Amino acid sequence: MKNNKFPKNFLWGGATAANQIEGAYDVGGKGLSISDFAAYKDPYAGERVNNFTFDVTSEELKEYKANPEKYNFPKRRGIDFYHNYKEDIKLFAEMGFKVFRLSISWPRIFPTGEDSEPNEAGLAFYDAVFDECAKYGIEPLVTLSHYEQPIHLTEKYNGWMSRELIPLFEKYAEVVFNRYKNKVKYWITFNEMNMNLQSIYTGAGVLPDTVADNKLQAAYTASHHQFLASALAVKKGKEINPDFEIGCMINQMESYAKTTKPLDQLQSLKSNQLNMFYPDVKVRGCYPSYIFKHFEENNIHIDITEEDKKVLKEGTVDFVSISYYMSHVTEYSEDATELAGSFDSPIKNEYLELTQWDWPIDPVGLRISLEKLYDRYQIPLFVCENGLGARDVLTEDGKVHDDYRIDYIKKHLIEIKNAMDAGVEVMGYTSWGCIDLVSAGTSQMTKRYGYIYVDLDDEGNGSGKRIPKDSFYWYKDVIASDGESLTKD
Ligand code: BGP
Repeated sequence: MKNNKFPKNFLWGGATAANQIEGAYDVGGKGLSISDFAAYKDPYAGERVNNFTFDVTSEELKEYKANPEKYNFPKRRGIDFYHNYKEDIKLFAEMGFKVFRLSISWPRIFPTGEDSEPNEAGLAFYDAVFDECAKYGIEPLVTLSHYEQPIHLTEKYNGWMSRELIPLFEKYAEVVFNRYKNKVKYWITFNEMNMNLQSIYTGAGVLPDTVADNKLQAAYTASHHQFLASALAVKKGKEINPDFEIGCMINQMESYAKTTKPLDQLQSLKSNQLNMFYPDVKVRGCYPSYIFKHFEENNIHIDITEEDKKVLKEGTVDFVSISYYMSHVTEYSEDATELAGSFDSPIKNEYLELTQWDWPIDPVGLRISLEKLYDRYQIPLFVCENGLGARDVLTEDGKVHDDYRIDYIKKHLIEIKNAMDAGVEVMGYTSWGCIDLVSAGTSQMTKRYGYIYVDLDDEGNGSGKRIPKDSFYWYKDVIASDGESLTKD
């Protein structure tokens, strides 16, 4: 039988983001973030339930600010990790976590993003969280920016459309690197930068209606500014603590060609290139040649100065981390849709089943992704998000029998191991939403990913009680056996 024993130093754990768990949106001096304006919109209103309802227009923002009481803002509540972090981290420790991925909320540290001094209460909160992790020997893996930059920067600069954000982010990074230099070793600068191509508000705090005439131009402009901010942060981080390991992160989706027709194959190559554009820049420290053709074809002009080129070269990353949920199918046409980072695959893959949110389930696609990324970069990889969003049912005796989640995670872990057996270096695995949290895309609480059930609904009703699901005990066994229990049955 195949041996599924992972290396002893494999970083097993779970992943979250501040805007989806913390709550306490106006406590301890925190400023408002872009996510605090992600009002709940009925995700079932369209034809499909995977509608990304996060985008906020200028009009909506004005309305939400004027009449907040009329709307439901689930990300303001999260799961109240802010007040429950001790209990939550204790449960992670009980599962045997070696690593816990979380993000720092930028406006908890700099409420407007432009404050001259950081907010001490915000810094103290993360000190307490990291100390709690340390108590159990859990390494934090910290994302600096996960869809939660200060809303003030959107209102004043239209988010990352402006270069002004670069020094502001650099300052924020410097403050947290200095503060936590002895508590945190693993860092990610930006979550899923390729999300800018899909939801520019989510990824870059840009109001989409203001850039409607050339969305791609806007997405790549904002991305360029984030590349620079990220590279400057990496450089600064390494000066502050040379032992830091700082990575980049993309939403990885392998694009398969629909047929063996060479033009379909070419289309799949192009789609995959556009996705890998992000790690290409961050790992190699320069723009890849193929992107300039893409810019030309789409009338995109990016101002890349000589100084920018130097900055990118000096701030390359140590590892590539990915979120992985699904694969795509693509086919050639004159105006083939841009698939990079997209959650919406227009062509069905007849070999794959869908989740309740219509996301194709493809564990082998994860192996393919890992092998390709490693071939391309030859630096360590980290699977920092993967998981199944499902409608869980709490039984009368207070249990959640989520065998479907166990099946999903198990198959993905086995494919990670297969990739590792083929020589790929994978540092760790943090499954997404290790504790139920608010969905990024739909702001639902009822799209659950966790090993731990949280008794809250989309409107925020419920006790907030934490209840380990069946998958909790299963994952605990997986970690305790270094993966060997994956082949138990
Ligand atoms: C990733 C994000 C996470 C997350 C996950 C699942 O793109 O980095 O923040 O939530 O996707 O998506 P959703 O919450 O929409 O189901």
